[in-house]
Amino acid sequence: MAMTDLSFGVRGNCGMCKNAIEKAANSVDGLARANWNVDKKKIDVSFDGTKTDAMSIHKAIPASGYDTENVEGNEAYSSLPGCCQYEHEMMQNQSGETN
Ligand SMILES: [Cu+2]
Repeated sequence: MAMTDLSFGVRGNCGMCKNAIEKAANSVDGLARANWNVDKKKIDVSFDGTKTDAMSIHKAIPASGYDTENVEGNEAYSSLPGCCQYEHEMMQNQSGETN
């Protein structure tokens, strides 16, 4: 069985983020391996290309509250622990507006 390897950016801050991001990726059918690096803000995944594709993984991760480099903006983010929302709060402060 041929595995496809892929690496892409996912926003997150801490070990709790790492667990949630990897769990979300692993929930995709056909996913063989997921490893998110907190320093690089990148996830490495291996998956069975006959069962899933890159876009399905990009969509599965934001469903848990974490944005990827291709998919962002989701309801789940606001229910994450405060430590995990740091980067979004910074963006709001820079704009000087509240939602
Ligand atoms: Cu976190």
